Amino acid sequence: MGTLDGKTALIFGVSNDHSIGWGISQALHREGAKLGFSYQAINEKRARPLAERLGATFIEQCDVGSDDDIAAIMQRAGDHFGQIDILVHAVAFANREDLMGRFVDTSRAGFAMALDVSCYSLVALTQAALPYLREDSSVLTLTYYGSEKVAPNYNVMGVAKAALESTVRYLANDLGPQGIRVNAISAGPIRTLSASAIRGFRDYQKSFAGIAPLRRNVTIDDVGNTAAFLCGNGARGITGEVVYVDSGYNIMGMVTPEE
Ligand code: 0WE
Repeated sequence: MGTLDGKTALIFGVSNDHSIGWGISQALHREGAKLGFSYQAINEKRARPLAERLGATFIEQCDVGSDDDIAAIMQRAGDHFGQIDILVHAVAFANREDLMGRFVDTSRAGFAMALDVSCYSLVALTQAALPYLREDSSVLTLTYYGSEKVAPNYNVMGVAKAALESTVRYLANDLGPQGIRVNAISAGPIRTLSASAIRGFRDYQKSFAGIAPLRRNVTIDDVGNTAAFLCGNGARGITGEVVYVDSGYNIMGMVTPEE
């Protein structure tokens, strides 16, 4: 049977069938996990049918910027499932104007928005889920290489992802003694709903695939399969880690000139 049989997963961040959260959901479902979904109000029409496709019985709206929403959904998820074994955070947002031009022009409000929604939300969700997370449970989030090295226009999101990766380590240290693991997947660029809002994303993916050792872009299934591994007992010894699902892009220091 599946490697996640008997486990329950609560997933934040499925907007549509291009979402990385959706790739993760499918892999967790395939491995036997029981799924619950939380979607942003605006995505209800697309998210709900997807959740139902995987037999989810818990599908609720939550604004991760609201402590009240988070408290309410965790209470309800806890009542529904009894326990949560897997918490997936596939959420990020920065104002569009902060993902173009110069980082130095970022406003205080734009900075706070990006860090709040893209980083603090992991703390808030983990904090609220804690009463329901048992030993051998796992928290997973998504990051991007723009946290470590400058990616043109990624700007305030790069700073938010740097904070998120650090957050993963601090949460891992806090929760490790309780047998709760906290990890991140650093995915290569994938054409999701948010990525499609970025001009030049196609060229971005093309240059990525030209440089990466595997010479291809990654898919939401690639990320989903690694997510299923990290959330399963096969990864019992891994916590506080950033695992790259990026065709090897991050190991490169110089580009091989094309023949
Ligand atoms: O983390 C991301 C996406 C983050 C994101 C994207 C948007 C676009 C629309 C967060 N907030 C918004 N807000 C919007 O209004 N990625 C790794 C994908 C991504 O985003 C980029 C990239 C890549 C790659 C933005 C600029 C440059 C490269």
